Amino acid sequence: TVPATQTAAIVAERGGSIVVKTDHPVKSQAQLAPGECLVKLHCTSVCHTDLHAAFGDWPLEAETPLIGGHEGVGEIVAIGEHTTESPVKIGDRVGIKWLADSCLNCEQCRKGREQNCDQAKLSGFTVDGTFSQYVVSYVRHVTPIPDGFDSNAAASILCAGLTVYRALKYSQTSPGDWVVLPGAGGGLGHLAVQYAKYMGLRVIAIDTGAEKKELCQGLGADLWIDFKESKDIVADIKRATGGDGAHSAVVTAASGAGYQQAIEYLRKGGTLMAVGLPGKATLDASIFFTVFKSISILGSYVGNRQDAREALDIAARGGVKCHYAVRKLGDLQDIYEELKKGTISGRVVVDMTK
Ligand code: 8ID
Ligand code: ZN
Repeated sequence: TVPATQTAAIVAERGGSIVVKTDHPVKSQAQLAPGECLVKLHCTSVCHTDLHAAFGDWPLEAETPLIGGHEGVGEIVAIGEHTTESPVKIGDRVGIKWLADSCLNCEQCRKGREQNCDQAKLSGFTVDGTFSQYVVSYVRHVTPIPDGFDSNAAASILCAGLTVYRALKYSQTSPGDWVVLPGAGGGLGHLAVQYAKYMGLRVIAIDTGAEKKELCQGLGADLWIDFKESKDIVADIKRATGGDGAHSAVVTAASGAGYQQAIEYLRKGGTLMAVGLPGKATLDASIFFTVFKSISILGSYVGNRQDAREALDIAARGGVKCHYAVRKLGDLQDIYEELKKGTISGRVVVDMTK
């Protein structure tokens, strides 16, 4: 049976701190609209986006008060009455991603860019997210979790994994090509190293510190560059790639600095794939060399329902493994501070069953 109240971490106002409440209401089955489902969460991981949202870093404003979180895994315990054509049923284990819902009927949705739908609902940004014991989501957009795939291991695939999987898929690279990954030791980045290796790419991991170095090298990065120690990142990359530069850069750094020099270290015909979301930074790229070198500059924003299934499928078969520490909801504020400082390697998963 579903309780009337639950524990939830609430952002009361933009830029404010998180308040963990133990008596937050849970919607009853009768309160669910058609198409909505209630998911009892097993766990949820923490994405850098959650703190951009909580601290108000972006030019878009998050709803407040709101529950953050968009990498949740749990079990469907109720489905709204009069729901037609539900691809999931009560008892199914599903994932909640950033894109909670989209209309599936506009030009963007029809073209497979569901994340660009004008009606998109965003978990932990425009609708309550997963830092709670129960979350209301949408039957047509929740992602089935493959049988036998551990919930904690699956959680970060719902945003970090899916996002870098899609970004690499559209990075215009082929097996054997060199990809540079600034931010490689973070949540998105360490999964990008693995999806890239899975796709047959050669990886240049850029981040900082001994722990992230060990993580990236352990995951098979072909070259490690510490951005705080390197005297010349462009020269390091050119040397490693036989003088030509890399075929692509998939930037998951949460800072504008992570984007600098990409046009310089990409080879002719190379692709800069923007993923990391510093709120105010601009891309400082030479127009002349972007044209002269035939560089493509692309943005990649999470992914659609199919990207989510593909990213999960690869992870469930052991192709990539999230490296995470398990912590509790009461630590969320501390986790945000640590992410801001850059001291977390890989991901943090919050266990919602305790
Ligand atoms: O759909 C999208 N495009 C999407 C989806 C999910 C997340 C975008 N994001 C965004 C987040 O909002 C955030 O801005 O991607 C960024 C990274 O998210 P994350 O992986 O969850 O953050 P993290 O774990 O803190 O990792 C960031 C890493 O970047 C490194 C840090 O050391 C950290 O390991 N980094 C920084 I900050 N500056 C760097 C630099 N100049 C750098 N690495 C290399 N060079
Ligand atoms: Zn995210």
